[in-house]
Amino acid sequence: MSITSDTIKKFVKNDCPEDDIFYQAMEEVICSISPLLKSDDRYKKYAILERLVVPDRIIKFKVAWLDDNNEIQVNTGFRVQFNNTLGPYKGGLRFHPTVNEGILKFLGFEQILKNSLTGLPIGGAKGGSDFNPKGKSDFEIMKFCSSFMVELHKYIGPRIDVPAGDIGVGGREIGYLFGEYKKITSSHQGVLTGKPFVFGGSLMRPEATGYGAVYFTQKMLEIEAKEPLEGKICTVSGAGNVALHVIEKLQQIGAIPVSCSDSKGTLYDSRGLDLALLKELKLERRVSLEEYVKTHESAKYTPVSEYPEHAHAVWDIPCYAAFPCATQNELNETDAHNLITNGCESVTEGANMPSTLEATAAILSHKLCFAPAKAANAGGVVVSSFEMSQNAAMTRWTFDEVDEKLKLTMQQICTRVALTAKDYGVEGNYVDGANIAGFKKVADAMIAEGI
Ligand code: NDP
Ligand code: 2IT
Repeated sequence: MSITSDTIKKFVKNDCPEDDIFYQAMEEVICSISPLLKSDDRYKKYAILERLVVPDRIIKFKVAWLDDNNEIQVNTGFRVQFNNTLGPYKGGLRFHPTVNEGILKFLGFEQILKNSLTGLPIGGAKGGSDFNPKGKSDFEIMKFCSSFMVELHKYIGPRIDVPAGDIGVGGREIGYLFGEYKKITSSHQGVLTGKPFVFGGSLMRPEATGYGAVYFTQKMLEIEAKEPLEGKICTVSGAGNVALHVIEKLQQIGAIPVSCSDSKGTLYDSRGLDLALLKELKLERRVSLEEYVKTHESAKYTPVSEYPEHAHAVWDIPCYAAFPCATQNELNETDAHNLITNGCESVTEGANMPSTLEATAAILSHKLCFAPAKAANAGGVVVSSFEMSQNAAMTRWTFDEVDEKLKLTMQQICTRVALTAKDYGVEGNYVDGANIAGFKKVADAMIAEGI
């Protein structure tokens, strides 16, 4: 079956430019699962695809808040409750000026299949706002989060929908959101994950996505009989929660991460990154990566304005393994060819859909190992689900306990993806393996639950 964007648009009966990013996510999935759809006519009979690509509901609301100059600001809030076949809606909140319905539908759709792959009882959702946290004071963040929750609290609950963090939403924001939820409802329950540890967060949730992506890569390289990461040069993009913890785990296992990036530029330190300094710059002081070269003169900082044409500086650095961990479509076809030409053997998507369809095709056709986002970055939602379990049981797990369970779960996801690809005649193609395995579980459950 050849899938064109027109065919996809017919499924959703919509033609809105904001949705292009959502069609991109669907296109990849639909291409992957077409052999499965052909081999089992129940999926057609029960209209699974047509039902899966439409969110259960999209909640859109006004968020009015008072800034530090006592001026009223107005933003838009969203929660896309996409599919709760396997468990309560689950997925992050993104605060970024680019947030719109199309982006949240793409993220929510990916989340359904990601959460399915984890084997845990969680459905798919995503939410957020076009609020820009950059440059806002702590009190402004707090006031925005409070207003956001005044509306959101009506739609969430530990067995209904459990939001967490994503771009622009970390422990601080989840803390303020939780505080407001508690104030409105007088109820101290696990309605959000990624909470600070002192009031119900899980140990290791901040590290989970990054560590999980490295655990996945280790297992994938082992299955594909490639050299392990130890001693190897790795490139990483992004400098947020996911990127910094990928860098941390890579250093712990003896690999050499040499790059990271933010929205303003790329940092390259050929001797290996100084992680303590990066954490100070990005997590504490929240300043540009350019500051790094003030104390590390041999490192190179390339501002976005000096990137090569149609390419991103970070993917031009020779490496054994690349970890895109910033945002969607940050690795294009030119970038993919640069990685291939420079001898890269493995690409792991820490961010959600960081590679364009063309980049993914180029990487797969050159037989690099490729770990797609919905499998490789599942570690965050896996530990979120562990946090839900701990909250429900009113208990606490140790760091090592969580880490061990996370590692095992990432290895299981990787093995399942690899075996599924083999079963469907596309051995080594983890994109198809992840899409087929993720889809099949939700689809079979949808059939069992009736319409
Ligand atoms: P953070 O907000 O902590 O960090 C995001 C990083 O990406 C920052 O360095 C930011 O730079 C950079 N970035 C954001 N937008 C752009 C852009 N348009 N161009 C270039 N750089 C950009 O977010 P996370 O680390 O949590 O999320 C990163 C990715 O990982 C996202 O795709 C997210 O969906 C995905 N993800 C996150 C999970 C989690 O648990 N947090 C779980 C699974 C996936 P700057 O500081 O300059 O804005
Ligand atoms: O994209 C993701 O998986 C996340 N942002 C984490 C979701 C979660 O519920 O922990």
